[in-house]
Amino acid sequence: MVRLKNLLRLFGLVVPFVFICCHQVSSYAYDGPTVTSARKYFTGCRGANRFDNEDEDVYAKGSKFSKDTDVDIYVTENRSWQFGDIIGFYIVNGSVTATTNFRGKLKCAKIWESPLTPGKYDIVVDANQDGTYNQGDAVDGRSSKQGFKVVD
Ligand SMILES: [Ca+2]
Ligand SMILES: [Ca+2]
Repeated sequence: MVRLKNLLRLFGLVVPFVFICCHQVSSYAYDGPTVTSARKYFTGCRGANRFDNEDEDVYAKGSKFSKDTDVDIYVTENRSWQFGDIIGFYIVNGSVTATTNFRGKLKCAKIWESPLTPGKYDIVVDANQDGTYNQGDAVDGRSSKQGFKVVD
C-alpha cells in the first residue's frame, strides 16, 4: 500500500512535468527543413545575416532535407511566405540548383555572386522543384522580417 502511494505521488510529479515539457516542445519545435544565409570562410560556411559591401558572395546552408536530392534555391525580395505562393513572382536571383548530402544537409551553396544590390531579401529552397512554396520547402525569413540584408 505504501508503495502504491509512492507510485501515485511519483506519477503526480511526472505527468505534469511531461505535459509541460512536451507541450512546449511540440509548440515551438519546427521539424521541417531549414535554410540560412551564410558567408564562406576557409573552414566552411558560417551563418551571416548582413553583407556589408557589394563585393561579397552570398551562400546558403541548411539541413533536414531529403538525402542526395537536387533542390532549387532562390534569392527573393523580402516578404511573408504562405504555402501556395508562386516563387517566380518574387525572384531576385536564381534559381541555383544544389544537391543535398547523404545527411540531407545543404552545404555552402553559392546563391548570389557579387556585385549584390543593397536591400532586404529572403532565401527560398524549393525542395520539390515545383516553383511553389509548399510543405518540405525551407525559407530564411518566412515572416515579414528579411532573411538577410545587403548594405552599401
Ligand atoms: Ca516547392
Ligand atoms: Ca521575409
